[in-house]
Amino acid sequence: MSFEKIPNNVDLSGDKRLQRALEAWQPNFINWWKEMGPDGFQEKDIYLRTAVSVELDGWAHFDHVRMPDYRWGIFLTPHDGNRKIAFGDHIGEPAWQEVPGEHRNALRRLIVTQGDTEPASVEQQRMLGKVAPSLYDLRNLFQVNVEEGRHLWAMVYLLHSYFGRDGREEAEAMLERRSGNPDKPRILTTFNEPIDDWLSFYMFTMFTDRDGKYQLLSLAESGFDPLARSCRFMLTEEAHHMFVGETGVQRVVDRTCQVMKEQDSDDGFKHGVVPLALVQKYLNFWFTSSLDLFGAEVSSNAAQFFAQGLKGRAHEERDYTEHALREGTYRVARPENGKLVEDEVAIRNALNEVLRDGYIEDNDRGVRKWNKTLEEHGMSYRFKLPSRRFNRKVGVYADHCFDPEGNLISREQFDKLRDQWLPTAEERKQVATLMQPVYERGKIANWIAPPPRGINSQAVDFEYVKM
Ligand code: BYC
Ligand code: FE
Ligand code: FE
Repeated sequence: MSFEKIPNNVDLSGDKRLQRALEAWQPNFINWWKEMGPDGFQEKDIYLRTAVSVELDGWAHFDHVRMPDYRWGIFLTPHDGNRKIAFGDHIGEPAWQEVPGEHRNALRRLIVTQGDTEPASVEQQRMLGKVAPSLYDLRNLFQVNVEEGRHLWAMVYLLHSYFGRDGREEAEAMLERRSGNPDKPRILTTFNEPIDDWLSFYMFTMFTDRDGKYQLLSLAESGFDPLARSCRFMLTEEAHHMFVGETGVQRVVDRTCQVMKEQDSDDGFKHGVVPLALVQKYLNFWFTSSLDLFGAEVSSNAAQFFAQGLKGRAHEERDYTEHALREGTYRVARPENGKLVEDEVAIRNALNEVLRDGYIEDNDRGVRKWNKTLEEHGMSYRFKLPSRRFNRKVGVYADHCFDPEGNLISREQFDKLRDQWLPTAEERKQVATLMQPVYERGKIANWIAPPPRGINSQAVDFEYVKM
């Protein structure tokens, strides 16, 4: 298997047409990677984890490789021949191995939206290598980048394999849109935001990759079996991305506390670290932007995706007993005449909100760990997730203003207080000024604490990137 041009567990060599189509897409992908992937470092040997098969010992193979030689493969969690659709109007019918004609457009749209985020994130992060705080972090950045590249492959495989000519066109378009480009932007808002500094990178991998986790969990339930199996395998890689974010922010907080105590000061920037209040502002920005990625609170799209068996809830089969959801309601607060009123919404129409609930809870666990670090340093400061209504650009709260506690406020009040809640351009610049590259083995930038341990049982001062 591993000698093939495109490593895979889908018997690609048994389908010559598909194999040729993907082998024709491959050089375009590599060109995109060289143009829009990490700036610099393409000739360096990086200690990367590569999936070479889906078996337990196969999906985490570690070695030094050059990024353009990384073996982006196509891996689906193995087939369960008896899988049934587990929710919606088709409950109990066999899962689809081909795309049902009536669901073709909806499925294509879901796969394209999912696929588009993967290269987008690589584009957003392409300059970060230039200012990496350590070789350990540099390696983690590139690990995340190559895996997002593989996630693109996973979706492109589905498009090529199941959507004919339209699918091939969509696969081309994945390499043509560009994050942040006003003429051909990436599809979802957060994926057009710049990520210019490592605090943003950690916040993104904490909050935005976690949207990835929840969307993948719900697509992993899909009645379209190849999509479900693709997403299941992608989820095994996603955990590391969120680890990078959660522990990255924790190390920033750790270092700031340490320096504040040594200096007996709370002027972080003066001593070369990020002030805690600014960490909170970054959190506010990336968390709320990522909340938008779940879509509108009340969504007929979500209802249809569920009814048709295309997109379930996270852990649909594991965590729920009632899977049809023909009855039942969900309460959604909505602003009206200057106050919040609650609507009873048919549960199927509120499924974006249900998924968002789980996501918020999951983030809260991470934030509590950051607070534990503060506590261990004897600090009284605490981080807090803002209300789901704060700073939203999508959904029922988008055209109204709220404070971080979720109280409705006027636009004037919001504009006046905005700079207390969200990073200013000046503050972003100050954070960027802290980011001076450190490429010496075992050394670390001043603004962040070293990791407690290395990758794959290697030492912290291991040569993660051969400079
Ligand atoms: N930006 O009915 P609604 C990841 C649009 S992250 C711009 O709620 P729907 C990763 C929407 O298209 C996971 N537009 O929409 C992370 C709709 O437009 P139309 C990515 C937005 O479709 C880090 C309208 O607003 N995966 O993997 O139910 C690194 C009404 O909204 C946005 C997926 O997203 C937005 N944020 O819900 C790397 C899974 N939100 O039809 C990778 C696939 C909404 O009125 N996608 N709109 O023109 C979906 O399941 C759904 O498309 C969404 C949106 C949940 C995103
Ligand atoms: Fe991904
Ligand atoms: Fe990810």
